[in-house]
Amino acid sequence: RLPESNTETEVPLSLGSAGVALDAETQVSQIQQALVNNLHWVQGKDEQFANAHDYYTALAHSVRNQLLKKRIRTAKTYAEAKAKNVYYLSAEFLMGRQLGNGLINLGMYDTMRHALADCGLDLDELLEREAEPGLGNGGLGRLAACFMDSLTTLNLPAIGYGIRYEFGIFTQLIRQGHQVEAPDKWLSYGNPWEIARPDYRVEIKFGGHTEVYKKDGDDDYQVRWIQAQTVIGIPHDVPVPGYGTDNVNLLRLWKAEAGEAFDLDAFNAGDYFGAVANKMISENITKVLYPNDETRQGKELRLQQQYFFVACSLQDIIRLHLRDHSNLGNLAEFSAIQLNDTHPAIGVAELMRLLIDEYSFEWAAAWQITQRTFGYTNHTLMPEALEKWSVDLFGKLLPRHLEIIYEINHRFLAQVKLRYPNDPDRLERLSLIEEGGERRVRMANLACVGSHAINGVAALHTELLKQEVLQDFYELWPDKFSNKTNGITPRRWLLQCNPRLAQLISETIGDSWITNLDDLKQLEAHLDDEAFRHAWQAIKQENKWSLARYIHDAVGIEVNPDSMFDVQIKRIHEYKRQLMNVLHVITLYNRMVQNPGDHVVPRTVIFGGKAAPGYAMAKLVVKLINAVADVVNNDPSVNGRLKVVFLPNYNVSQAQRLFPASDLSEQISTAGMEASGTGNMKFALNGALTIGTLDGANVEIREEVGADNFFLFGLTTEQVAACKAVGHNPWYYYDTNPELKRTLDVIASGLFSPGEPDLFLPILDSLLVDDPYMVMADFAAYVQCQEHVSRTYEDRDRWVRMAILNTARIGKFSADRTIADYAREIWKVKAVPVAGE
Ligand code: Z15
Repeated sequence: RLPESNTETEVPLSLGSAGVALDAETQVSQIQQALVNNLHWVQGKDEQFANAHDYYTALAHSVRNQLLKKRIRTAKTYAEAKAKNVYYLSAEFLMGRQLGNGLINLGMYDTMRHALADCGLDLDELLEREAEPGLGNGGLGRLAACFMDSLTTLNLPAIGYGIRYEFGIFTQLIRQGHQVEAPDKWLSYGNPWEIARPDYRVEIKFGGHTEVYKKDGDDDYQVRWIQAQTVIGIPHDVPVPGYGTDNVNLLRLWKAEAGEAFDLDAFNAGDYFGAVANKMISENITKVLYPNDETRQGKELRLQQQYFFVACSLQDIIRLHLRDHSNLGNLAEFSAIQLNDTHPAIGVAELMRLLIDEYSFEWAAAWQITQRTFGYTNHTLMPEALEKWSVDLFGKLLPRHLEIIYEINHRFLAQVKLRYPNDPDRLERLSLIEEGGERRVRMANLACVGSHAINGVAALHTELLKQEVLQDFYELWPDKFSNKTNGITPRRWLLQCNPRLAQLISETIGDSWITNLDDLKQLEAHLDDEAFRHAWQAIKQENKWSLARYIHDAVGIEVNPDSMFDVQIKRIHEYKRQLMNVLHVITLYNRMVQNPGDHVVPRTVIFGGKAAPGYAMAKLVVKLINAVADVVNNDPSVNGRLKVVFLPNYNVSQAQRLFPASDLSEQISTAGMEASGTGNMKFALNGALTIGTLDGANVEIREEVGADNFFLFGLTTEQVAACKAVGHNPWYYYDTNPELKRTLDVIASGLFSPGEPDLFLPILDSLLVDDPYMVMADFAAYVQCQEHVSRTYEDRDRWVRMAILNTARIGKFSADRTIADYAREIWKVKAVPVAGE
């Protein structure tokens, strides 16, 4: 059914936005020709032996070729324009699968589906063959991926710099209800999306000592760093397409390899095995992603990872700058470097080191360049996530950087002293070094001092940063601070993941929403159109059927697609309060057991999320969810009116199935603890209603969709603080709320832990001893709000109207808007569109 291969390795496909559109038949035959060529010349197989993976790889190479063709033109265009570039430094990029996204962004999706169907291949099945590149933990990494999509779609010259982890976020297995971690071998079938660039390799130093020396013919002293170890960084480039544009940007991920010079010495000394062992130590640096979201671990290897990818990236940025400009004096005019959290904050000291030690700049000039180049985005208010590195460890690994940090601190504190002459406490708080106990380098302080712009990721979060976590910096430099509310890409999170809804929307209001999400507002004009509402509801229903099939295949649970799909998908963390959700489930269960005849609105409560492997309480919550599911799903008196599902291994691919099929979005973090949230936006975009607290971007989502279309409950940030100030007493709620008491008592009774009565004691202790996340305080309001949700769901027409309004009014949360704001207000970069062919 496929044509004969020909000796041209690729036939040009004139598809997508550029070029003269070929007639459909020619397009189909060209796609088929390209596919068979790639099957033969990339995979080395013919139809007789090719399996689905071979076809996937052949297809991936077809798309890759289109992207590279565009990339070549993009590189030329950018070089000629000599425009300012964005360099987005992030330890995580949670990109999700690339093939489907590439096809969509190239405008080839439908043609490809037809061309493949024409020769008996199912595109959806091939898309499932792609390994998920899970190079991130959660929100922060996924935000970086959405940003890359928007940067390219907006034609902004940008490179995302990160780490090519050999093992991404672990695979989560559930065994007897417990989370078990397995390594993520995402590269084992090869990665068609990356191109290694050994010609752009860089050398990175670690350890050793510094010394002062005099340069020839110069009276001034210089410092040099004599390293103990050298590691090589090899860039691996992944092309990043935009929607409806010929621009293609790069994600440049660094892989660590052993340094050759070092090898030679060791090999010459006759220690062959020792030398090989040392190669392994170097290569460890990019071996595995640390699976902690929002908790620092203080491990040496993690600091090595951070310095490694930042140092590689800065050398690369300097190489690119010097290719087009005579010196580094104007670096800040042509480069904006954004620090995604403090993970790359060591870049401040590294750029200073490069400018002073390697390029002979004076301190003041170097400092000005550095400050003007960097911007810093903070993503959390949680003290346990703020990175601090022991001075000992730092000095051992990066002796020159510690000296530079001391010098930055010395000059900075002198400046502070002038401004606040008699305020030693303030000095202590602002210092880059935490004193008392083990001395530690405060990375957030380094990032603040070294950047010209500091931003939070939602309005509330930015206000809290200014009032609390970064208050002293705000008082010092109020103009550095701004808010950039997070956003998501509507390409992956509607067009790609929910094709039925995307099509209905485009049929109704046209397709301009894909790059101008505010246009979704036009849907409001169709609210009273009954046929439209019916079509809307029918699509949600189809999506729920298809998720029900997936759930059945994955965990063997039969769910009722007519029930309300109540979904909480995110990393498992106490502050996100999955526990409060389970307590609600147990409460609903108790009611069914006690009053079997009562009318209930059927629900399917779906959970997904990974617990950090070392986070015992989060893992216990996973076990509790699974244990409750076992009891509830198998109790005949429940009669299918309540089902609980824990979907193992929540990741981007799974998220793409879940958001389109959700009715209710659980955004129930303790107020003041979730910096923004971005899943909340994906739900609303796909027409789910939110039950949520006034936290993170929930506040702004509610403002946009309207208070009537949002289920609000719970204490505000101020109320939480006030409650804690007078002394929060969880027992009070236990004693005065009989349903809550019963729910905790049922857990204590061992109903959910047969043979292990004490299993969940740590959870009960946490709730009743100090309840740091105010689950007890918010529980009654949550349950009451859930009752309101159920009543509303019964009036299905009302629900559908609310859902449509959520989608129609969510335009603000496009990452295109977020990126346009960064570009205009922080980076000062302009679009450089690649001209059509
Ligand atoms: C992470 O995923 C986030 C913050 C962090 O400090 C770390 Cl280490 C990881 C998340 C926030 O929890 C979430 O609220 C926010 O939406 C996301 O970053 C992107 O800004």
